[in-house]
Amino acid sequence: MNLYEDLKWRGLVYQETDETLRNKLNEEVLTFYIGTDPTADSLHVGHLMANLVAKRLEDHGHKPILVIGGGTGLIGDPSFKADERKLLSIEESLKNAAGIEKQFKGLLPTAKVVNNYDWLSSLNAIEFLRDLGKHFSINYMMAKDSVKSRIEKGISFTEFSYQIIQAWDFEHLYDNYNCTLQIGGQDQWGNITSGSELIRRKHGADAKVYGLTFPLVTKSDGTKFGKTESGTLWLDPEKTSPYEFYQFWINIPDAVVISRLKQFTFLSREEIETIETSLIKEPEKRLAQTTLANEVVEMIHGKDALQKAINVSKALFSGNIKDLSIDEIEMGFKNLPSVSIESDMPLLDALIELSLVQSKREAREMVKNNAVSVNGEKENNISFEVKKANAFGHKYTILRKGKKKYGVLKHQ
Ligand code: 383
Repeated sequence: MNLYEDLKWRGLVYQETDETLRNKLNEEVLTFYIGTDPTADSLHVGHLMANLVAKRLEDHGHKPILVIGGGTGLIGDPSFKADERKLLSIEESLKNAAGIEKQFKGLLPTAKVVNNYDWLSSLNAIEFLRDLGKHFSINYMMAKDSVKSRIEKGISFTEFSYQIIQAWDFEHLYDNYNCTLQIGGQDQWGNITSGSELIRRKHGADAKVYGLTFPLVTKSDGTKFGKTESGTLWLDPEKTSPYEFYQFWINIPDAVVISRLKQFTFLSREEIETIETSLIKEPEKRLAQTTLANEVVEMIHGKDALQKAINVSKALFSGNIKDLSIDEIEMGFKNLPSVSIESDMPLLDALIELSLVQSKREAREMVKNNAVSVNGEKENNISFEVKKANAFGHKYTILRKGKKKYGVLKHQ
């Protein structure tokens, strides 16, 4: 399979400006770019897929430029956004840019990383209107989905103009680095084609540049992929722990797990087809999900964090948490109900504090009936006292009611 066929097989081709791109991708060395606006201080799984497409092109020999939209982020891309965005402050934009730059370097260590604030911030109003604005007709700009879909609700001149700014980036990178391809998710099609249009108008038909988009990943129920009950799935381990990240991948439904293996891993077609056979013949083994979770968690957080995430998952499932390290406890119990306590307290009261039971009577019943464990050990003594001295690292006591309900006491 050549590069284009591989991208196609993985479900990573949505739109292309021109079919001649296929041969170029397979046979030539192109400098290409993808941009990300620093709207948060971390990338999330949507960005991950995009940057993995960049990595696939790089692995084939193409030269990536990653643009951090320090300038465009201050304007706000209206693409696929139902409402006007809140303007980012320069301070936020800079702080966020630093966070995502670090993540880019982790994912594509040899890529060139540039920030468009460096050239956009010196563009003046006269140049903007004369040198750029003249190449765009209002009709052309209004026909973009990003604008059309907002006409009813309203769109500011700021967001309306975003496409010109992103177009200028493409031209800037074409002029300075001979960048001839821009890639992005399907939401970026309008901005990408504005760029190739600007380059064609300013440099003539010989200036051949290309655009390629991949489909946005959606869930079958229409909700956004990469959103869990606790919110967006971030790549920053401080925002989404490796354990939560692991849980997300291990719980991908059978119906889509093969697509996710194609999009998010570098396993070969043969390897993925073998996994697919296993999914059909022996789905209970969950080979597809475990492979996916192992591959993606290791890629983002490394081998150690993956091992910890596996340990925590196993321990929480079996209830056998005695041997977890303090790091693992912190990773696994971060999002569980917790209360801080100042002194040792009776187990029955602790169960109430954590809302694991409704009343003292219920607490007593549960303990007597062997339904409660403290730090992984069954406890049926109703006079049992929860003590800081016996806590994990003198910090945490973990209570479990029944099979699945956990709560954490944090000793002060
Ligand atoms: C800025 C300046 C450029 C080229 C692109 C940009 C950013 C672009 C954008 N991209 C999204 C983002 O920043 O808003 N206007 O969150 C996302 N991308 C990639 C991919 C995706 C898009 O970063 O589809 C998902 O991740 O294109 O939504 O000169």
